[in-house]
Amino acid sequence: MKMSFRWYGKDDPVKISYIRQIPNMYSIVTAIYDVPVGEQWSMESILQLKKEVEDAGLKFDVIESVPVHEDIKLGLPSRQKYIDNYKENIRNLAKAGVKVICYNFMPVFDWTRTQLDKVLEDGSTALVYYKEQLEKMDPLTGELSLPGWDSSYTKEQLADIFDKYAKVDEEALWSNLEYFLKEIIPVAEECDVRMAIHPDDPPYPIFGLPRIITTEKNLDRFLKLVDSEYNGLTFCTGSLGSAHFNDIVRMVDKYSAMGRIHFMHIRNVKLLEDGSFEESAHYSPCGSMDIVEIVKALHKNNYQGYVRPDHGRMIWGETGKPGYGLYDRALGAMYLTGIWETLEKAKN
Ligand SMILES: [Mn+2]
Repeated sequence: MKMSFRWYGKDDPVKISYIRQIPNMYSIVTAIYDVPVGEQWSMESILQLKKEVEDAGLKFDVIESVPVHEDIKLGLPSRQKYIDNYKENIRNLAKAGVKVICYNFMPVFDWTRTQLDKVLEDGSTALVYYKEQLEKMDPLTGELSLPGWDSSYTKEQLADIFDKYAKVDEEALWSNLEYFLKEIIPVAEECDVRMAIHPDDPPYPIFGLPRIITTEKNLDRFLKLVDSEYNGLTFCTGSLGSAHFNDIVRMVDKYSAMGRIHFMHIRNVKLLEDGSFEESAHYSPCGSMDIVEIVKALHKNNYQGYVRPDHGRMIWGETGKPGYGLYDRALGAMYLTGIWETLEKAKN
């Protein structure tokens, strides 16, 4: 298990020099943020980012994410140029030594929450998703103020894109994903870069848009689309665990035994009865995930891939990017490291 930490580059309020001070920290997880989705990242900007990471004494091994252009998900004729750009990004990142690329295939909306600063009992704040609140939101009224939604679409553009998705049901989305994988996985194999899809968060359709990277059955189907080690998973315990139907420990065990997990996002969520959820501290009793059993499954299967503590709460008065403060994620990293060390010692 290689410990890593997400860092948003120079504009991140969390300094990379602070991340280095977390014991057992190995690699940074980052991306180029100032290039529009679908375009190529220049070699110069990749090498500049690599230098910043390595100057801080950390590895530049994992990219999260290289985003997939909407035309690829929609299967439009214009997708080919974006797929060609994607391949070029894989090649250039490989030249810079990158080992794993995380991406997702969620239509229009990335991760979705209804509030980013819900005050928990202990006074910390966390990201939450309350079904009741979500049901009241309508992206097409133009008044969508979805937390985490970057609102880069105008009302008209959003209506247009929803219109295009009206013709894309789950099966069409599967077929567009398969087309994309059959194009890019051979390049990933050539370059020795492991592709790792991030599951949909939450793992079911929202706003009438299809979502397919959601359940064990669908992950099985995904891995068979291109049956290569290079076609793998970012297993996010919080995303897949935000629904009652996923048995997370069993799935981590199964896919890590198959060698198809290349990147783990480990975080806890407290699932509520109606399917709503609140993000919680990593420590198992704080939420619905059994983090010890998750790490045990990885350890049993001799997991060599990357792990990062995923979203944390805001604690100790910290302000910054919701979910991505330093303190609670650092606590999470140490908790995971402690479990791993205990398991290692118990072997001998
Ligand atoms: Mn995640």
